[in-house]
Amino acid sequence: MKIERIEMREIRLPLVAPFETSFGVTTGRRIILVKVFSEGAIGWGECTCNEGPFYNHEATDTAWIVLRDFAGPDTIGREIDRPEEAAPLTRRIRGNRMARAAIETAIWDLAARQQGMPLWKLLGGTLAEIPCGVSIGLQESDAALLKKIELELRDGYQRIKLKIKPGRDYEMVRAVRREFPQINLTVDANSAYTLGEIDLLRRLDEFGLMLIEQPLAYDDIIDHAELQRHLSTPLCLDESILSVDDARKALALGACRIINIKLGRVGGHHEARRIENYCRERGVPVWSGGMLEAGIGRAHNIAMATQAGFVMPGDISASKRYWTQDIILPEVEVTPHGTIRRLDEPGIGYQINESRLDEVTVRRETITG
Ligand code: OSB
Ligand code: MG
Repeated sequence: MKIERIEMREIRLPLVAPFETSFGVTTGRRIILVKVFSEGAIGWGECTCNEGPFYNHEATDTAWIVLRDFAGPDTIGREIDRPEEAAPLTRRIRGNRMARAAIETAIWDLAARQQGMPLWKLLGGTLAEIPCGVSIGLQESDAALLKKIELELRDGYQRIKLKIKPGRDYEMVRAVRREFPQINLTVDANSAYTLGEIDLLRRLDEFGLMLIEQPLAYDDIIDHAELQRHLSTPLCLDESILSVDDARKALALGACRIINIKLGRVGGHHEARRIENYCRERGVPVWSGGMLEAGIGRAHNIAMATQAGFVMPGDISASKRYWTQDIILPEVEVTPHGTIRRLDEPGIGYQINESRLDEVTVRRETITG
């Protein structure tokens, strides 16, 4: 297959509720979508970066330029036989994995559609239903947080993840544990702590958390290894793991016992699968992270999470938790027992809601090489 053309568009989607993490508040998303064209077939991808360079170094406007001026031109006109060959097309670009993954994942969708096969199957997925959790942003008060958790549990979600930051940690988690002694509970600091706060982080051990996600610096594995030696709760790395090599080094050092795989952060389906394989062979649990994706990114996450190594509930939840109306049909729904069922249509399996998509599109550009 040879990619002849790539259409880019930016959509703006307001979130149904603000999402607050240790690095800031998001009220609405500015998302880049790409559509790749080859021999009459198409594929869709979503760039998962945030609006500002606060989770990692990428941001909507920088990703637009990387896609338009570098990743797009490096992809167009090149002949590949298999979707595994898509990621290497943009290999000379350093970093910027979320921008590159938008094209890489679109090529996987295209390849699956060309073969009339669901993407989950092309990736080697096996799970018919994937277990789901929710990521709950920082709330105005503990009372508001407890109320929110109760509603999510009522919807069936199998695991609750709380965002934490200094000053909103020990006592907040204690309040949640007191109210919900049995639930699967995790916390995510998005790099808000340092080793200087090791005593506070150790006290979180008393809450029986499934894991603590990325407490220390976004690019660190050394200090995390030191911290893990002092904690009984497993550490899970998110921001620090960009590749299977990073996963290998982090595990070798003992920097974590669990890995959060995000398609964009690692550069797409091929690298995500390599990490899943590496971890599965070693009995290390992985789960799918989320980046407040719209339907296309969410559909790619669902396909990814059907692979057997994704044994822990992911941050993949129903469309209605994020949007008044998603850009795909059907919208993503969660079963009463907190799972999402994979679809058997070709490619990502969901249809694009074209009228909704056009309604939220604010700019477009076509790359022809
Ligand atoms: O660290 O997992 C994270 C959202 C934006 C940036 C980083 C993260 C998150 C989430 C949201 O936790 C997960 C979701 O999509 O619901
Ligand atoms: Mg995280």
